[in-house]
Amino acid sequence: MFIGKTAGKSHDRVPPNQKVTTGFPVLHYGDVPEYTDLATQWDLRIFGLVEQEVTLSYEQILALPSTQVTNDIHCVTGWSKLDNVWEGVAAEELVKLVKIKPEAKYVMLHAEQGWTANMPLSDFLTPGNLFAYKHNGEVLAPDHGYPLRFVIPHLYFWKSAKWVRGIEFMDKDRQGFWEKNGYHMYGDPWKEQRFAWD
Ligand SMILES: Nc1nc2c(c(=O)[nH]1)N[C@H]1C(S)=C(S)[C@@H](COP(=O)(O)O)O[C@H]1N2
Ligand SMILES: [Mo]
Repeated sequence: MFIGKTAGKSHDRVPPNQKVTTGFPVLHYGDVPEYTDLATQWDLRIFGLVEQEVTLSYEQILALPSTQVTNDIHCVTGWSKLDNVWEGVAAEELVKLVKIKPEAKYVMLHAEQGWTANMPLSDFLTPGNLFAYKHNGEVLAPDHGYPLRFVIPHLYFWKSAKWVRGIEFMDKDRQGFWEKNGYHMYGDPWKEQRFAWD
């Protein structure tokens, strides 16, 4: 499955004021987490406005139905990387494990060290979004979010939380880490919603 603006020429696929890179830049705030034993140091909690919250181990995540998605990513600092192949669990698949309450309208992703990213529930559930454990056929590198990162290609890449540890369902929108620091609440790269005032 290809998820993106079009599968056509690259200029149709690159949002305004973005430059295509063939490398894979590393961008984040804080330190790269180090894990020696995922079974004791890592889990993923799905909580908030759900009938019953669940906490999953890495092994349980690997046992869920997997999906492979090819997409383009667009970082707010101006680089885009085309044709990324991700493998992991679709957001839609993961939420089958909890019953989302009808009043839930927004999602907050929680990553290691308190880092967060917010988005509307309908965007979170867009087909093609996934919790990835592999990129281009390789297990995620620590720098790129090992063991698990979210990937939401239709928003700027800062919404694609690395080292994700929690998914929270909320009735009202709240600012995540970059949103508190002046970035846009939504972050559509095609509308150049970079900063809060855009
Ligand atoms: N946990 C966490 N996830 C994060 C970030 C971060 O600082 N912490 N930065 C975001 C930003 S701004 C970008 S552009 C991408 C970069 O992902 P990459 O380093 O794999 O290219 O991760 C996003 N996810
Ligand atoms: Mo970014």
